[in-house]
Amino acid sequence: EWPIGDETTWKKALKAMEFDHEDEQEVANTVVRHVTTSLARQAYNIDTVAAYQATALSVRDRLLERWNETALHHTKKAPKRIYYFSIEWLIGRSLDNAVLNLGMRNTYESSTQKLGFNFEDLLNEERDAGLGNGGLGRLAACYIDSMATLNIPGWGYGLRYNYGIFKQLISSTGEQLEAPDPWLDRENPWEIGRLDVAYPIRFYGRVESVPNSDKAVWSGGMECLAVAYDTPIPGFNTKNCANIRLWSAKPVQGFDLNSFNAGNYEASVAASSEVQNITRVLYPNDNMYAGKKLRIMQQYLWVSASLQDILRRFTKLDLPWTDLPDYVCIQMNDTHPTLAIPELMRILIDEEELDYNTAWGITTKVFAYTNHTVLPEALERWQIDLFESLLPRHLQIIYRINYDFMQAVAKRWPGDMDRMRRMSIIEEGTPKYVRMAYLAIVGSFKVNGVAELHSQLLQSTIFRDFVEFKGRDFFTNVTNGITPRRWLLQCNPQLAALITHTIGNDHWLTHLKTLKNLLPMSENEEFRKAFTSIKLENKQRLADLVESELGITLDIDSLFLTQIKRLHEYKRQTLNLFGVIYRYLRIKQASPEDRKKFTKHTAIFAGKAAPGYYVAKLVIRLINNVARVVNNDPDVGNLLKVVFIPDYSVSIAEVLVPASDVSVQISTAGTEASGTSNMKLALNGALLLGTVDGANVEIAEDAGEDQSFLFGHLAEQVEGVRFTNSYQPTPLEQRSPELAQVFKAIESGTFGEGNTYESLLKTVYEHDYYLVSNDFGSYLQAEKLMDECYLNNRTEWTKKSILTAFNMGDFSSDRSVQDYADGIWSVEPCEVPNPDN
Ligand code: NBG
Repeated sequence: EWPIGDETTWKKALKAMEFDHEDEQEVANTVVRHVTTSLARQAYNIDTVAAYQATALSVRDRLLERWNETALHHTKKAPKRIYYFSIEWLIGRSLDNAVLNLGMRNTYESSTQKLGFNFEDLLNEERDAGLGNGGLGRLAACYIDSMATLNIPGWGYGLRYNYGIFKQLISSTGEQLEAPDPWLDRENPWEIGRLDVAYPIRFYGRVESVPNSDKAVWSGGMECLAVAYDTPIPGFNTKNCANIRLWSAKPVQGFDLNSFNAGNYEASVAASSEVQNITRVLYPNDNMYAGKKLRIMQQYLWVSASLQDILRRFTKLDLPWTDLPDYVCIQMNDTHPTLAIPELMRILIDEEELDYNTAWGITTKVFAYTNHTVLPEALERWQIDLFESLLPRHLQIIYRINYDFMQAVAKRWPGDMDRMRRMSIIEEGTPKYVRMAYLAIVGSFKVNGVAELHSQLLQSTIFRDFVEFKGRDFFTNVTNGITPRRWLLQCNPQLAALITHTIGNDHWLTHLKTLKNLLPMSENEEFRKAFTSIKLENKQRLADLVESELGITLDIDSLFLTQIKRLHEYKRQTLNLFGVIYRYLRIKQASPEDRKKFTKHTAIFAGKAAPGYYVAKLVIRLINNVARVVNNDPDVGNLLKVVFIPDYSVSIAEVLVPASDVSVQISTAGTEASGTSNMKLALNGALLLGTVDGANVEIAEDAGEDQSFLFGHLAEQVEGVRFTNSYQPTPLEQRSPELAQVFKAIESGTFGEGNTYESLLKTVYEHDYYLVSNDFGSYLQAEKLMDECYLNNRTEWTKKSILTAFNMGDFSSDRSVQDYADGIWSVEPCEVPNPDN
């Protein structure tokens, strides 16, 4: 029982602290000050929500000091800057991360405790900033943390959605329901609205060319404003503070005065809300392009405002435009910001009056493009007529870019019309499309994939023609990474403390490769004991959450197998689930004596399905219904539990990741560009059960072959198997007798009305595009090896877990960002001087 809101506690605490630590006193004072001034409440009369807010505001004060110092220092030094353009920023919560990066976690904890609050409770009051769908958005958040930490002068640019990723509810029938996420309904203490930083944005309108010049005049249409909101991102153990600048759409002052004057007040206000719709909501698709008009409006507003902001900063230096690439580098996180290429051209030609070729020379030295997928359904292509009506001038510029590009192709390969058709930025046909990935390649100086295998596949498949045209060096790889501050220090404080204690300092948090020095500890019994008990505590914490939220009791001695990611056919949650069902059937068939030979499993799933993705939603429904049956079957007991944790988010990941024994990463080979939950789980000691795909390859290589359980067809085999599945199909019984049993159980109604899942099962019965049936046998075998190790040799298991964790040094986002800085951006650190050092 905490004496929350108790007047005497507050007064006593404040008085007592006069004799205590100076920082602690200072923190308490600022918290109290914010309660009375910012929140306008009596200091002792507040609940945990208000206490969280006041605490956050006190942290924000400190961040803003650093933010200002960084801005000042960078203005003075005028270094080359890197701008990371990402349409998604999946930040999660900020309070814990901020106090950790500031090195003030303990001070804040003890100070707020003296005020009568449990710091954990305050942390739990924060809503996630869920401005992203999955890996791509979370990657951006990890990278900005690393840029700040490495003192790289970098800013992120994105959109301030009023509604982030939807809240996932599970109905009584086990189905996903979506509710809005009004994350800004409570004041957001982490943002600074900059109503004075606003830029005009135009849509529609007409274009008139200017005779004897490359210039054109774009006018009319609809104008609105993009207003800036900043989120400061503190580096770890440095005074540098990065910034994420998010844009919000706003009607221009006196919007549609004509309607006002005509007395049509309502119509005019309605039109202004149409503008506000632009940044209303995050598109909830992961790895899936939808082609919606509002989305292209989001993209344009975002890149136009960001470029205007960047160019304004550059013009203050009073340098010629040709120097721009020495001061500005823009990293495009996927093709979403590709409109920035024609937009920079438009600004340089139409507004700054440069000639076309000079503008092109500058533009192509500024941009670099990261590809995050080879899946065809995720590649952006905009319909020409939609594009033309919204952005007529940009389409002209793209036609010109493509014309010059096609000339160059024709010169290299005269008469090769097929090649020209394949490589054209404009896809011919009815309708015609703009291929954004090709525009991104043609307008960039470097293109990279996000894991070794993915970067190889890019070059041998979807971008093959471009490799021939641009040369091998134009394409490169930067394997993804995760920030060890959030994904170890913050989410697994006990393990972090054990590491720091064993090494004697916390240098490893910024030099993750040095964890290698701890590898010999896997042979140290004392250390293994400590490591194991931390894992058990983390499992217990998760078990408590599952018990209280879902009423399912977990056995923490069982193997916790975790698959946490968006629901997608290519990620194959189905393979995992069918494996669970197969295990259930085997347990049911086994004699009581034989049941003792099973390794106890807890299968943990979490993730959202795109609201319009029918098959993915069916998978969620089946998981929940399997869970209902299995968890309540007395024959099964603790041998098998199935849990679907609703509303997966960054903060839920922070509980799941340190509590997992096995990381389930089982995408069809060649489909998952990298994956990043695989890195988070491995860093926290989970063994990899995975396919030879994405970053799994590099993780298994670094962890050591013995530590991982790999299975399944290889990327180069997939196409052949697919062909056979489609054109020389064999019955499921032949492809996998085990899976056929599983399907029979589903169809016969074991998990509720059998025909509910017909269309899901059909995807496997028929083409089985993702090779679920073809990989099922080898999946079961890999599980078997894993089970034997856990059941028979727990010491061996712990050793593998330790070796996995301490071999993950290469997967720090610090390494990734350093790779970008050296290999692509050519930017140097610019550290804010710290008088304390
Ligand atoms: C995703 C990939 C993941 C990868 C993240 C971050 C898209 C388009 N791609 O495998 O599916 O880890 O990007 O690179 O969201």
